[in-house]
Amino acid sequence: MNRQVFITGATSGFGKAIAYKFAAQKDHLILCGRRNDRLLAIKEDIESTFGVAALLFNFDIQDKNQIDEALNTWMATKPTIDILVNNAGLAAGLSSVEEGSLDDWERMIDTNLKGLLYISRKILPILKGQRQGHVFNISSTAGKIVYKNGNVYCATKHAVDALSQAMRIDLLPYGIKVTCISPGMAETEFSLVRFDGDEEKAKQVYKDTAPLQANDIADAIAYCANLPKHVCINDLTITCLNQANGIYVQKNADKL
Ligand code: NDP
Ligand code: 8X3
Repeated sequence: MNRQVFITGATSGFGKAIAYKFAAQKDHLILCGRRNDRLLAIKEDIESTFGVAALLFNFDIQDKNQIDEALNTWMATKPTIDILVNNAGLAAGLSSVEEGSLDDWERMIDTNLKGLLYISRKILPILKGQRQGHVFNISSTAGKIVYKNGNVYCATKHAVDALSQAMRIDLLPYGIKVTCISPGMAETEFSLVRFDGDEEKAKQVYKDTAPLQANDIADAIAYCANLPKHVCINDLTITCLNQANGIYVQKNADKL
C-alpha cells in the first residue's frame, strides 16, 4: 500500500511479524532494534521477497542520546510516517515488590515506558504535521489487571494503556488514530528474556496451552490499520482460548 511503517523492537516476536505483515502488503518499513545482525538479515529477506524498502536504525531505546544520534540526520530529511508501532519492550524477572531487583525495575521502566515516550516525542510531530497517521502502542493483559509478582512490569503496561488514552486526546484535533493492543501470553522471546535465558522456565509458561503466536498480533494490527479512514479501533485485548485474563490460564483444556 506504499505506507511508511516505523516499528520499534523489530528484531523478534511481534515486531518482526508486524514488519513481514506490512511488507507483504507492499508497505515500506523503518525497523529499529539493538541486534543489528538481525535487522540486517530481516532487511535483506524482506527487500528481496517483497520488493519494498526497509530502513534500519540501531539503538537502545532506553538511551535518548542514542535515539537522537540514530534518527536526527534522517529526521532532517523530513520523512513521512504513516504508522508508528511502539512495540519494543520486555519483562525482567518475576518477584514481589519487597524482593524485586532495582536493575530489573529500571530496565522495564526505561524500555517500556520511557523508551516509548522518547520515540513518541520524536515521531508524533511528524504525524501531527501530516494531519494523518496511526499509532499502535503494545500494552498487555498485564496492563489491564495486575498478577502476582508482576508489579513493575504490570505498572509499565498500565502506563502504556494510560499513555494511549492520553495520545488519543492530545492528537484528536489532528486526525491521528491511536490503537492500544493488549495481548495475553504469546510465544515469542518474551519469557526467555524475562527468565534471563532459562529455556526450561520459559517453556513452562506455555506448556499445555496453545498460546498466541506473533502472527496473530500482526494480523490484528494489519486489520486495524486497513480500516476506512473514519474508523478507529481504540483498544483490543487479545488472548488465546486458554486464557481469560492476566491471571486465569487453563492448562490442558483439551483433556478436560
Ligand atoms: P521479544 O522479546 O520477542 O521482542 C522484544 C523486542 O523488543 C525485540 O525486538 C527487542 O530488540 C526489542 N527491545 C527490547 N529491549 C530493547 C531496548 N532496550 N532497545 C531497543 N529495543 C529493545 O518479545 P515480544 O515480541 O513478545 O514483545 C514485544 C512487546 O509485546 C513488548 O512490549 C512486550 O511487553 C509486549 N507483550 C508481549 C507479550 C507476550 O506474551 N509475548 C504479551 C503482551 C505484550 P533487541 O533485543 O534487538 O533490541
Ligand atoms: C506479557 C504477557 O502475562 O506475561 O505481557 O504479562 S504476561
